[in-house]
Amino acid sequence: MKLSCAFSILSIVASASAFTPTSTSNTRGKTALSMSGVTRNPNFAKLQGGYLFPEIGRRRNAYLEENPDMADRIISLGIGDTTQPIPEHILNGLVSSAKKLGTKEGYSGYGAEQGMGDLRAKIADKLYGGIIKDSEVFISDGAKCDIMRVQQVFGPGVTTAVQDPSYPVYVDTSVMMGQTGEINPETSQFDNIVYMPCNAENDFFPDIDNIPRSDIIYFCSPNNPTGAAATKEQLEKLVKVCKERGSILVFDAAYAPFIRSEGVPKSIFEIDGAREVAMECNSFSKYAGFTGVRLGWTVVPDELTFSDGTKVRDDFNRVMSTAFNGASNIVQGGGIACLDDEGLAEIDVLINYYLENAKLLKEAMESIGYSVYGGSDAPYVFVKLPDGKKSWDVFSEMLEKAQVVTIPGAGFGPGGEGYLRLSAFAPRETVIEACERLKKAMA
Ligand code: PL4
Repeated sequence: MKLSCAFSILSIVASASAFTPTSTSNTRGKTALSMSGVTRNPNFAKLQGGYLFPEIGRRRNAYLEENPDMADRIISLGIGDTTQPIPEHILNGLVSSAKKLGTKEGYSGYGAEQGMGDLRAKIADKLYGGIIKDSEVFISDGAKCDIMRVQQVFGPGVTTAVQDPSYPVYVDTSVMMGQTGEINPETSQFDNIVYMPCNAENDFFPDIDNIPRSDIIYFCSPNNPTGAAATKEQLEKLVKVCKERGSILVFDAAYAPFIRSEGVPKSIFEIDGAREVAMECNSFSKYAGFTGVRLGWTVVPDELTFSDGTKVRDDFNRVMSTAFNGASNIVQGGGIACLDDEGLAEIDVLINYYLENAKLLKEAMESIGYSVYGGSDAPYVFVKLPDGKKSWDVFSEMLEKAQVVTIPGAGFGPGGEGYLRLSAFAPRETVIEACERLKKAMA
């Protein structure tokens, strides 16, 4: 009752067109609520509900509030968060760079906003085999944050295309920047965003020739959520179309280390001509269990320009210099250790562990007759649900029947409806248990 009263006061005040400083008083006569005279950024009102991943957490917690005895049974195959400890050599890199800060000789304060020279050089050498330059690598606190910074470079005036389904950050940040119109309630699509359907029927690669032009194209491979890794031919096609149309490709390669299939590119820069059309966001999150440590990078080649000839690199550098103060020096020490031979070997072991989990999940779902995608060059298994089944309904069903948290495909865009995403980042024993429970609950 008290709550609905507060809401009605809020809505009356919020609807007043002119600003009148407003407050309400509680029973002791103290001010309980006041509002500023600042108009809300209207782009935020366009966003539908909360951001996907906290919403998954909210529903899980709501279930546990009603079923507290189930707390120990919950298994998360939901958010793609790493669970295995950071391996020894990489951990030592973090520890020793932290220890350096305690010495006169080793202490360092603010670093270069673009990152440590050694780390930039090592990324260019070890991960790109020299096909990009050190100066084109910008070190950051992660790929997600870089995607927003990329949006700041492009500003509100661009048109954008995304794979549908896709990692929700591309669409949500486009909306926040004011690049879109309202959402269409019938299609669940925002006006002024081009949705490129990616589903089992088109092998999870868009029919790019028949998709309208957009200024910017976000493309993620290996893909979240579908698990599809684009072939060289597919990426060649994408680069060619971007070149013909004068579009900029923002390539998200956050899952590149999961690629095991021969000939599948780990970077867009393996494709001829990509330097003129593409930039690439990447991350140590999934390489080395750095989801909490926070370290990523973005590559912006010198050849990538705007229509007036300005280098995109220069504007990205301006955003990094002005709005970012460099990644933590401790963490960058960990990144350097990741790229030592010992670190790279440790990363391989970690990735193989998660890929084995993905294989188990895939086999379990296939054994009960589902069509399953992804999971071999990616940590995500994308399960096709029977016709007519809604993915949020199946998410709730799996939580209630099996206490397994998944992610509904529809959370990644309307094109994800009818699919369920399973993450392979859980510990092995819980993956095995989840397979058994899902086999019973979904059969
Ligand atoms: C939950 C395609 C996960 N709170 O860790 P970062 O910032 O370097 O990389 C984030 C990222 C970038 N690009 C892609 C991704 O899939 C992710 C991480 N996605 C998921 O379950 O889909 C974690 C999501 C996290 C978030 O909002 O990113």
